[in-house]
Amino acid sequence: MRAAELRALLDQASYEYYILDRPTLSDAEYDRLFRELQGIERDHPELRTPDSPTQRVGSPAVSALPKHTHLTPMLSLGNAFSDDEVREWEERIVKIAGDEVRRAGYSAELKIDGAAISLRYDDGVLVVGATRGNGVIGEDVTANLRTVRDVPLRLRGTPPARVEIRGEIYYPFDLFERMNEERVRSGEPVFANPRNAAAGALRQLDPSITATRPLRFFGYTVVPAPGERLPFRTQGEVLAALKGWGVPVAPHHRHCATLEEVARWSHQIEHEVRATLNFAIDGGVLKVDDLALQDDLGVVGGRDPRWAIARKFAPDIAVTRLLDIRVNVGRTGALNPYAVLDPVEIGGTTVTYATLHNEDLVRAKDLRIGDMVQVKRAGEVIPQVIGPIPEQRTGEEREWRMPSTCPACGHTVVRDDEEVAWYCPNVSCEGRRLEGLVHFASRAAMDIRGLSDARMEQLVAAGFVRDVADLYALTVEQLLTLERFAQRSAEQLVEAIAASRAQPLSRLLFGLGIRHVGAGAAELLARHFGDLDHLMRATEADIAAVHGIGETIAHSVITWFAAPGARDLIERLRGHGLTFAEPQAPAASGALKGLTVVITGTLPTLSRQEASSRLEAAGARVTDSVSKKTSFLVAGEAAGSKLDKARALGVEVIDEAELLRRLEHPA
Ligand code: 3BA
Repeated sequence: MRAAELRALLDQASYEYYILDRPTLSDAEYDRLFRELQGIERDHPELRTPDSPTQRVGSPAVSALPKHTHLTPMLSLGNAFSDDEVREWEERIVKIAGDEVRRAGYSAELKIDGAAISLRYDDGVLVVGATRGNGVIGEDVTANLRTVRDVPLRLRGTPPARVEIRGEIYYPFDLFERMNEERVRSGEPVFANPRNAAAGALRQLDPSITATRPLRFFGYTVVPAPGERLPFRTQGEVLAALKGWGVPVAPHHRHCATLEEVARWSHQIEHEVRATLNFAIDGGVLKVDDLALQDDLGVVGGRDPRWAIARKFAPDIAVTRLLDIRVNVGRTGALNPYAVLDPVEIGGTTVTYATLHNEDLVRAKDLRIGDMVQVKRAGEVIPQVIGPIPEQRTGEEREWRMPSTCPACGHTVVRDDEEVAWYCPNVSCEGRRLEGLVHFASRAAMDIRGLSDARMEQLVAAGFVRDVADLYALTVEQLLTLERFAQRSAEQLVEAIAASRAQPLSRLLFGLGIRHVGAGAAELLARHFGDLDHLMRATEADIAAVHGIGETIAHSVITWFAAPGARDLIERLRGHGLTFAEPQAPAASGALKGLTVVITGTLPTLSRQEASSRLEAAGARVTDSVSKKTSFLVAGEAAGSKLDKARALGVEVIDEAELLRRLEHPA
């Protein structure tokens, strides 16, 4: 039966994508199969099943969330804020259950900072999903949870007939930041943190809104139906079973035989792993590994199990005074305000500066110089000012405005209304150096892992790096003279830099920070010219003639290569062995030739850059503002004024799925 076959194919594809992190189907192929299944189910409603991937979207909005009683109460966790407090916990439970506790060891897991939920599966099929609520009764958010793409609608393998799987819904950092940037641009209030955004999305009354939020899930517990038993002996086996059923399990969990191992694990997670994660954690969870011992230990006061404890990290939010707002110059001349703070310790490091992104964000948050503010440091992200504490104002606070001259070179600044930003128009402004280097190393450009902004700043401050070519001359010995570098991290960084030499020309071109040359334009140029020497020999007219590249970009490219020092920099990069070539991709299909397209909001799976470059590769022109000439608008989550304008002008509006279809099968 085709419907069953399609469901199996789509299920397998999601599993490979979300759980194994090893995509096998392209988005377009997925979408084609998905639509075929939708078609069959529309014509034959009797073939519809609750675990069909089509059932992830399309449930109607409700006026209130129904209540849901959990099979057994969802407990909570006691806290330990230090290794000593963990030791005291062990002493308490050894008194109750004896030395066996020490022999069983502990399951150590990340403590995801999300929203706890429970998923009920009957015969392997998701039937109810609910928030934790007060632990006994939560809210039924099944329709919303179905939209979370890594929540299995059907468990794989042979799970027990009736179980509740519990875990945490979270909002990945990168997508959270993107959403907030979009919200700033469209004048909507920003979310304070990914947990609030996740909890908010989860409790939406309209599942189609939840569907636009890229929520994710990690499971950590299996609860049997009352009176039934699970075939597991340890928490380690529970996690393994979850993985086998296709439930995502958070990385970095391990069995610790002793508290020394627990302490080493927690410190490594807090000081090394945490910064590499794309989701928020607020500690670790330690569980007595042996499930029979867990039963012996039981629960205190109906809430906290004795057998588990949260090992909390130093909080990553602090309150301090906003002493000043200053401005630095971005890689393309954009002026970015940042906060100067009364130094405050957050998660073990002292924070003095925090980013404020742009003038509009300062307005949106109503930040005033002198305010007491909440500051957070989360993962790799540079410290952020969450917002002011207005109740603590004295009346002495001052409003802030963007200065009229560039703080680095004194040139008069100009406003670019399209991008909600102020610019220093001086191309040789010194202030751009650090930002330019950071951009070069960034993920979308040369993708040099481990070269965070803070590290780049260190390299620049030490005088080791003045331009991008200097990066390739760095040595382990040099790095070892700097704070926060150990032999291993220094070697890893030098290796990561060396590995980036193999990046294709498109990334190098994008990384050079040529004004108006975004990732999409860089790809078009790289594909057209094939290698850097051909591009450098091209005339402005040659470049402008490339499909998808206009005169603005052509002029900017010519100006960049003609600038003093540019050719010299290129020759030094060549000397370090960088690849100046672009692997030849299959010829552009030209499927959307001649169309003008605008993208707005956050798309569910494609980044803006990916969407733009795929559109451009298909021959479309991607522009920033909607007009009568716009062929269609691709709208994602948090689409704002552009969507309104498109509707007002009668411009067609499509979503990402439709975009993928058109890229595959042009109308
Ligand atoms: N493990 C949160 N509770 C957790 C099963 C117990 C538990 C947590 C956990 C009670 C995390 C309290 C809310 C709850 C399911 C009750 C974790 C995490 N284990 N890894 C010991 O990652 N945040 N939270 N959730 N039942």
